[in-house]
Parts: sequence; structure tokens; C-alpha cells
Amino acid sequence: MLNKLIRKNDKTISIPLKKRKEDAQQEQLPSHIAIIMDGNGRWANKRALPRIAGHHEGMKTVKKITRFANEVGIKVLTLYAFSTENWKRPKMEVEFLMRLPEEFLGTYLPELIEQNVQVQMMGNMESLPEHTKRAIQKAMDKTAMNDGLILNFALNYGSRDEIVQAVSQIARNVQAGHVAVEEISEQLLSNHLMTKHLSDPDLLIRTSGEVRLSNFMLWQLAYTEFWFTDTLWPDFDEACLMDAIENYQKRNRRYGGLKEGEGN
Ligand code: V07
Repeated sequence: MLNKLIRKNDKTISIPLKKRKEDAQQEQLPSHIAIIMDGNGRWANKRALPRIAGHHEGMKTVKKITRFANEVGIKVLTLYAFSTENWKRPKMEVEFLMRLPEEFLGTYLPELIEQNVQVQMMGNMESLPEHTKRAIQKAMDKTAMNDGLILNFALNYGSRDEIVQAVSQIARNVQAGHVAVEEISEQLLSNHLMTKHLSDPDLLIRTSGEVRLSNFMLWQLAYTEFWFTDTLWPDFDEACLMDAIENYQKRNRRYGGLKEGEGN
């Protein structure tokens, strides 16, 4: 069901996705959307399938949502694909997950290039398997000149670790005499995070009914609007993304153009 049903004057009317998309484009869109793609294992469980079947289905959702986000005019899409905690999962599952970037890019890279999407990654790349690194590096190189949607994968990413790394870089710069303690500011710290070249997310989506951040972009989400949905990631579709975007725009309207701190 792609149409949205709403009640108007005691009648139920249905709004096609195309119309919803066009309406949303008339208003300020969230420029950066970040997503915690949860519920792949549960999706598989419900069907008595192995967890990896859920991850594979989740990968198809990534393609669908990337295409749609790009069409709508979103500038940055950050997807939490693998956390630093995920290494604790069974070896076979980790090996399967580490093959997904290759499979994804093997079938989808030409379309990403065509669609002017730029692939980026944040997280510790060094400790990924060689084959995973190679596939991602190739995708980043081949799309580096694109200036459409930035598709930013958080892979082997942990937010506290990211902040510790930033603080330690700054400390070394202070020790070396390149930075004065008085120069340490929010802006300076931001400039040492893995997102230094990106704006902070305007909208965070987490699927599958869990309501926590799980060590994802703790610094960057300070002023972000949150959208939690019970939908499992493999079931998340274009209409689900539109729900989140429309809700974001509704909140923005209510806000009446006030900037953070001007309200109350
Ligand atoms: C992964 C599919 C989505 C649901 C969450 C877990 C499983 C796409 C990628 C990917 C990563 C980098 C890249 C291109 C594609 C991916 C992992 C897991 C580890 F350059 N989906 N996906 N990577 N899942």
C-alpha cells in the first residue's frame, strides 16, 4: 500500500506517494537524514529464516531508500551499517555482513554513479577485511566527483570512540604547541570528528521499536529531531520515509521559524 489514507470531512482519502513527495519538496526538507537500520534479525526470525536472510533483505531496503532519498532531494543519508559492538556477533554472521558492501556495490555501483551519488564511509576502516575495504575504496574513488546525494555508511563506527579519537588528536596538537587550550571550542571538536565535512543530521530515524541511540552520533545529534517507528528495517519503504519527512516538516512548521534556544 503506497498511498497514505487520511480522514477529511468524514471521508477517507488516499494520497499517492508522488503527490506526497511533491508537497514535501515545496517545504524545507531535512538536509541530512541518519538512520539506525534495526530489526533485520527479527524480520528473519518471524519467517523462520536465518538472521543473515534478514541482513540481505535489509540491504535491498538500503538501495530502495537511497534511490528515493536522492529523488526527493535529501543531501546526506547516513546509514548505521555496522557498529564497533557488532564484532561480538557469531563469526559466521560477521563474515556474511562483511560481504554485503561488495555485493551491494557489485550490483548497484553503476547506478550510484549514474545517479550522481557520492559514497562515503565513517568508522575505523583499517580493521575491516581487505576485500571489504577494497570494494568500499573503489566505490568512494569512483563516486568522489559526484555532487548529488552523499551516501555515508557508518561502518565499524562507535560514537564514544570517535569522540575519544578527536580529544586525543586535539591533546596532541596542544602538546605540540599547535593549539592553545583557550582555542578548544565546540567548533574545534566538531572539526576533529569523522563528520567534519558534513552538517549535523536534521532527522534521525530508528526502526524496529527500539528507543535508544546505541552509541550512534552522540555529539552530532544534539539538536536533531528523532523519529522512532515499529516497522522492521526490511519492511521500511518509500512511504515510511515520507511519514518521517512529513512529521519532521510538521514539527518545523509548529516551531514557527524559531531557532534553537529562542522557544519556551
Ligand atoms: C549491511 C544491510 C542493511 C541493514 C543493516 C545491516 C546489514 C549496505 C552496506 C554497505 C556498506 C558500505 C558500502 C556499501 C554498502 C552494508 C554492512 C551491512 C556491513 F560502501 N548494507 N549493509 N554493510 N546491512
